[in-house]
Amino acid sequence: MSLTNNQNVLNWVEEMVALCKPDNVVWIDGSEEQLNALRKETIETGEMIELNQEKLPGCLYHRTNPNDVARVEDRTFICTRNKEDAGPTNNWCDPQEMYAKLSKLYDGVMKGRTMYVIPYSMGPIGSPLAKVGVEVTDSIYVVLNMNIMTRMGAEAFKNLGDVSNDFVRGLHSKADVNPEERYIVQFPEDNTIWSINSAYGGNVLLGKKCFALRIASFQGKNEGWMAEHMLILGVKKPDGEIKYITAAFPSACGKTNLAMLIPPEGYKKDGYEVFTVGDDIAWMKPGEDGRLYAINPENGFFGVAPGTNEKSNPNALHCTMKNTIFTNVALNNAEGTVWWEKLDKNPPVDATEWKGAKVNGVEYTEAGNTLAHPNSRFTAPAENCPCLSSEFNNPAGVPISAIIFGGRRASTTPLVYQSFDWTHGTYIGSAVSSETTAAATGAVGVLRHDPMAMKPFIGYNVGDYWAHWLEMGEKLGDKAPKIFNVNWFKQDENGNFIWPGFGDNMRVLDWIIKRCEGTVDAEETAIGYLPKKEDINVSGIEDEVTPEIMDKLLAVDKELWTKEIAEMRRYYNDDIAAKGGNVPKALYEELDKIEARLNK
Ligand code: GTP
Ligand code: SPV
Ligand code: MN
Repeated sequence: MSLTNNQNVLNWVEEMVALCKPDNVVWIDGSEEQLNALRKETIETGEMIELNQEKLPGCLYHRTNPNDVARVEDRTFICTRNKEDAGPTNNWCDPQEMYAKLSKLYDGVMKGRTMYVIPYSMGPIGSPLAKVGVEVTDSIYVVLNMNIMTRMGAEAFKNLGDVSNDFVRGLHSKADVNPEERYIVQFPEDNTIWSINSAYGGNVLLGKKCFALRIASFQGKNEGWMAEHMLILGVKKPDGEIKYITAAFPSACGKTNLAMLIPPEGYKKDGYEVFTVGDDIAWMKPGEDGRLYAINPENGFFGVAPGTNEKSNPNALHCTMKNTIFTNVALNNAEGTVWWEKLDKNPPVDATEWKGAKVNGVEYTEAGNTLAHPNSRFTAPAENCPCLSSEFNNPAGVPISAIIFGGRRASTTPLVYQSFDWTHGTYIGSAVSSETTAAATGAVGVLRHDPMAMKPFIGYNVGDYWAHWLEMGEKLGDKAPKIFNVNWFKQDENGNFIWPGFGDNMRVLDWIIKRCEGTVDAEETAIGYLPKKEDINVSGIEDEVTPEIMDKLLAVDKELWTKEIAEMRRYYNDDIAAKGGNVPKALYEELDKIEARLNK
């Protein structure tokens, strides 16, 4: 039963079946009955482990091949007819060549397996901002994750209708999870994604990074909207008004945490509340009133498990208490539950570490090992979130007042500053750099440029992407959101973070909102508007954030910034312009202006 009469879909699925030659084809209608049968099957085959159903109802556990635990950026391609259209931040290959090469790998790859055909909507069904995708896969793990992360099932086809050809075609096969033949390939001009030889999240849940960022950023450029690696949150103020903010931080740099922030006691007492609209991706488009509106295209959270605890992010922890899939965390065998680093101070004695070895968790961690993989994840339904915004399903999205950029910077970058205007804000976004994390394969802790936190996700030429940002600013005019930069990760000489972070980040949001409202003054510096020291509310954390610490947090060190600017010029010239990226003149001018202000 094929769930749709749309001939474009039927023809494409037929083609994929002819290529992959599965024994069976199952169309995923999204019914609980069908999903339960799939859950039962994965438990029986051992692909997934059922957790203690009293403590964690509906929860499953999965472990991926140790060679397959993060996004593989070096094996990710943007295949456009012209190489220049992929630009200097992407791996490129000619589409025909890539189709030919991968077709050999896909040929007969599903013999002896079932192909699942997954219709899904990115964005609330019926939203003018939503888009339809179809993913075919040989992995039940993918089906069950897509069920949490997207609006999956027959309903998605209703949105597409019988004649439209506007859907993203995703082909995934885990094949034999061979890292040598692993490819994550986007063909933006064909609305097509081919992924093979992986079974890890961002490589295989094709609605997420592949569609909602790489393909969608390309679509947004052509259709006048933006697809960004941003959380969306709402802050309810004591007067009852809710201000919506988006924030772009690189992978594993705090989006989920900020999106689910619980304000400090003093703020709670005053009536502040934070609501989550999204924790990873925002699609944004100007609305009829000329303001920028955002939807979260996803329907769940694929969150970093380590570090999540009752203190750092109780809301996220709560999200994982039912109907959640855990990947590459550790098992607490006595309880039939899960554990990860910093969940609490008591690693289970009778543990199974993420690769599957039974260990004494106490001794194992004392010896310096980690029980969970640093990029282990939970896949949790958005509806589990205690602070989910009432606007989560609003087809029109929410109006955005502020956009925040940030990253992990041990030095140089202050706790918070505001851009002078949208163009300067676009410069600040282009200058985001961050110490790398375990979310992608490769070395951890190395400073790298990650413009708009989108380096691995811009589906076209980064120079054109920056130009698109500038165009959007022109279109929005004085209704454009204000742009800020934050850094929760400044360190002292001993490598300790000097800002408490997490819930206390509310204190920075407070300043940002007041700047949007024009109710607080600022210090004009070479790099932007900085808070006056007394305007960051430290009531309740005065012992931790002393005036001396605040000075350090808000410092703009001329020497470090001169270096920073020189590095940006080198980056624009050598890494972008010399490699086929057209850096907009307006961004070079911002660089000149900052330099001039620093030297004044
Ligand atoms: P992706 O899902 O990979 O896009 O990551 P993310 O940006 O959602 O990051 P997440 O919120 O999951 O945080 C990643 C890591 O950063 C976790 O280990 C957190 O504990 C840590 N972290 C988040 N917020 C803060 C903060 O304010 N201060 C400090 N020091 N660490 C933080
Ligand atoms: C990220 O790496 O930014 C993630 C996780 O959100 S993944 O889905 O793997 O991309
Ligand atoms: Mn992410």
